[in-house]
Amino acid sequence: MAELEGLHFGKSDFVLLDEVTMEQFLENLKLRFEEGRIYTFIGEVVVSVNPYRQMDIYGNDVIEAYRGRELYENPPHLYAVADAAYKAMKRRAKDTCIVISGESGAGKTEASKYIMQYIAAITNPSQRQEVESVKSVLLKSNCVLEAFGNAKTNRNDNSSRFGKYMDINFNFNGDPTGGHINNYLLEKSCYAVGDLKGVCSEDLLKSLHLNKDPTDYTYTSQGAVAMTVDDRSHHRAVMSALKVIGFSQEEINSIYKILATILHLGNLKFENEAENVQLVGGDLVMHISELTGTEVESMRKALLYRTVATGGGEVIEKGHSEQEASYGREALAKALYERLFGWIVGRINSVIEVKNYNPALHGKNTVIGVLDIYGFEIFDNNSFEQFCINYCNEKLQQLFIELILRQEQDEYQREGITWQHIEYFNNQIIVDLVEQPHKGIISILDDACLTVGKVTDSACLDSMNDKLGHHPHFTSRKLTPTDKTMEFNRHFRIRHYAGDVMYSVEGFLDKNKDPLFQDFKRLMFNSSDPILKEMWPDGKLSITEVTKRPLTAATLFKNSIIALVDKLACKEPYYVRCVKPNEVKSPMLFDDARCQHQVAYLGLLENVHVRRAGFAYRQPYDRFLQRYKMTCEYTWPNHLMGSDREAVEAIVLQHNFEGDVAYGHTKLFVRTPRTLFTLEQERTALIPILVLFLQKVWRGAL
Ligand code: AD9
Ligand code: MG
Repeated sequence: MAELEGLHFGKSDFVLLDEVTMEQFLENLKLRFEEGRIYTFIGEVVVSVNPYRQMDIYGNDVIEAYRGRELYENPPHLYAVADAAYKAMKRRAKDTCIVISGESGAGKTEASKYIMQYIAAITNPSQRQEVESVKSVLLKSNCVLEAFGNAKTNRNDNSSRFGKYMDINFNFNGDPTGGHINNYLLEKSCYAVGDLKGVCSEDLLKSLHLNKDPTDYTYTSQGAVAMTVDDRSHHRAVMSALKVIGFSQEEINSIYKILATILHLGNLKFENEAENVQLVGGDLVMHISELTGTEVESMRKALLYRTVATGGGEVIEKGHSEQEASYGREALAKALYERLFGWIVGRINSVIEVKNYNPALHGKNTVIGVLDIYGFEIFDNNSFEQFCINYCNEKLQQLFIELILRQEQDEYQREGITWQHIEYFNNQIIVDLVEQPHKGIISILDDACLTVGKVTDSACLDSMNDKLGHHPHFTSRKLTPTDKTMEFNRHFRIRHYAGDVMYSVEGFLDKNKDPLFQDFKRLMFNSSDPILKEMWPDGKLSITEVTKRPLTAATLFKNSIIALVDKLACKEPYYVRCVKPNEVKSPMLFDDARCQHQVAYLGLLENVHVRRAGFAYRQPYDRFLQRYKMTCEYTWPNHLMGSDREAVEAIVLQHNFEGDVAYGHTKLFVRTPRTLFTLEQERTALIPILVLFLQKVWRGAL
């Protein structure tokens, strides 16, 4: 039982803290971490601290202990949340979702894997073959996405630089029938190309023209983007996963060719010769065109020139400067990678999508969504990526408050209890600051990107300054000329719900634009490799047809996050909040300052406040009675009252708690945790006496 864990493990629910202060919160979190209790509840939310060591808490026996039980019956665990989400889905036919957030390396992806594993373990008891194969594909898809979407960064050896949302569909039996994945790839610069040399056969390497050492490839020699496909067993697992999911050999070959193309592109060099930019090393272009199924001459041309339509409808070729050629090459490599990733996700989706589901025949199809998404980020230097991530977290925070409060309200209404209004900070104002049409930061950025001619990051900052200078959550240089922490031409600051973040505007415009020249798109669309061609449908347009600018990165991201929030909003949410205990991946160290920072940014104290402002605890009458009947003479060992509710009233009255509770139709609501805490203590104190008593009864002594 959660509360029976014992006090030396700290409080298993932060709602039980004597006072909701940062000190008490951290003290409890630390105590539990040091005792190997990595999970703690805030009501139904699980707070998890990355243990950085293998824990013996995920076995089948543990799964069995959580299966079908109520949240508070067992110690806090991911399985408790997974089971709650599953039960709500199965018993009440509710669509549910589990939102997992936290900073890089906090344990989100691991948590999502344990949750998936739990769901897989408790479903399909009759081992039906078709369900087993759906489960296997769902689990394998994780492995593939990680291989292609993860990067080794200095914060996490296996960092997912994408957000992943996976819907799992269930039939009326509660067995998985399929799913759908949405990905939110953020950093295109993460190439999952890895050290192909270490893992591919000689013949394959030869056909890919990869005969150098990994360190000789620009993209694999840069430490920060070295990838996880770096050992044979992992590589084999990924390849077998691709096959289980149903990728054909031809498709796998195309994946290899694209990865090799990216490696070769990284090594292309340009030099200026008599005012013309030239390619250095003809072999590379030949390899690239062979691997991409394009004409050598067309590839060379696309790398050195771009086609532009003049105002009069005339089409001309314009030579690149050396810098433009390098930009173009870089953009092509990134786009190849991004589209490959998108295509792989699409292929997985086509395999796992629910087919032939007939609601009339099979009943309602329900869904559990699992979201693994980067948490609020604040670094010394925050750029466009952090801006997007933090905007995403503002949106999720909105949803969190709205859903949690709405859920509370629904519950009080259902139970016939007067609703207590809770004051909380509504961060809609910050969401608007970022996303509002015409006035928001994204719109200002887009305007700057669409302006013909050269607009600098600094000019864009000017524009933000003009339009947003008065905004209470935006600070720019004009307002704080003396602020030493802001450099005059480079920074703006957003007062986020979780705290202030200073963004360096440098590179914002470049990262927001689609920097890929149309010539490359057309070239790839005309590839003789049908799989590569499929990834470039927008290359179909001829130069004179291309009038509309492609959407910018920020707008695409915004649209996808709005769609995500819409998806989540109609589901019953469950939350896992992940905390990273230290920066050195140590299982021993609890870095107070780092943890405090995260507790603040995850809004955990606010979470406890919200939870406590209403009724901290609620339990159905029968369960409450079962648990505490021993603390009251009128109910132990059996109550003689008419109903469970009356028996519960007797317990409450005997302890003088009547001012602290409310009686709902089916549940008792307890306002302050202390009440429950007192009952728990009394119960714990009684247990040894009871055990003695029972032993004596057994021995016939009484
Ligand atoms: V990122 O935003 O993708 O960079 P995550 O996903 O939050 O990040 P991840 O789940 O990848 O972090 O965890 C980082 C590492 O911590 C893992 O590779 C494990 O080595 C370690 N970890 C995390 N959770 C657990 C756990 N429950 N048990 C053991 C864990 N180790
Ligand atoms: Mg991850």
